[in-house]
Amino acid sequence: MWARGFKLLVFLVLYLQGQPKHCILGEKIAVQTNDQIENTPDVTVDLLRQEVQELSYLITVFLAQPRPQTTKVCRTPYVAMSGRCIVVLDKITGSWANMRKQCNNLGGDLLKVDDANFMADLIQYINAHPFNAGRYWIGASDLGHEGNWRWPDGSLVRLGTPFWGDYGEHLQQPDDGIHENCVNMPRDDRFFFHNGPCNEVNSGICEY
Ligand SMILES: [Ca+2]
Ligand SMILES: [Ca+2]
Repeated sequence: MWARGFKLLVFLVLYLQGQPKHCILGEKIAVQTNDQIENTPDVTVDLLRQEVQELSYLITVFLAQPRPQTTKVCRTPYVAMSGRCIVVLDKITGSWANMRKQCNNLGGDLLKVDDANFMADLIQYINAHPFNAGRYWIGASDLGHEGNWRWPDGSLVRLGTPFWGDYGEHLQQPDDGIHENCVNMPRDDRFFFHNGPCNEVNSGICEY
């Protein structure tokens, strides 16, 4: 289809330029001069019209086809996961602020987990790899605005199910007020969100 489209485009360009030209539209026209162009026979116009109609149809069919999934490309050390670029810093540990700085040094920030399907994919990804850390810092915190949980981009953190864990207790996280202002995903509660002291030493997950 594109070869024919290219032929038609070449023909139209040459036609508009009005220069002596080699026309590659089918076999009916080999070489045309300006005079010949001006006296283009009706059969050529009909041929052109037919080509345009056929190309219009082919373009319509082409555009109606489902687009192939494009694979997101992430710069090292980030990997594509659920259409986003993340890196699990499994062997590096630090406070929430230190791990955020680690992410910043990698051109990103601590992870935003604002979608349940993304969270499920993330946990599946962690479990499918030889990561061993007990807890991973993510971007949520209420530092400086107690009880108002925010992601690094300033957006609100959704509370409740399905994001927040409870360690099997009746009270769901977050808890402990001003004593726990940063959020991690602990392995021993199946990576559901828990808030903890920001100076706790954990691994972290970044994204950009
Ligand atoms: Ca708090
Ligand atoms: Ca807590």
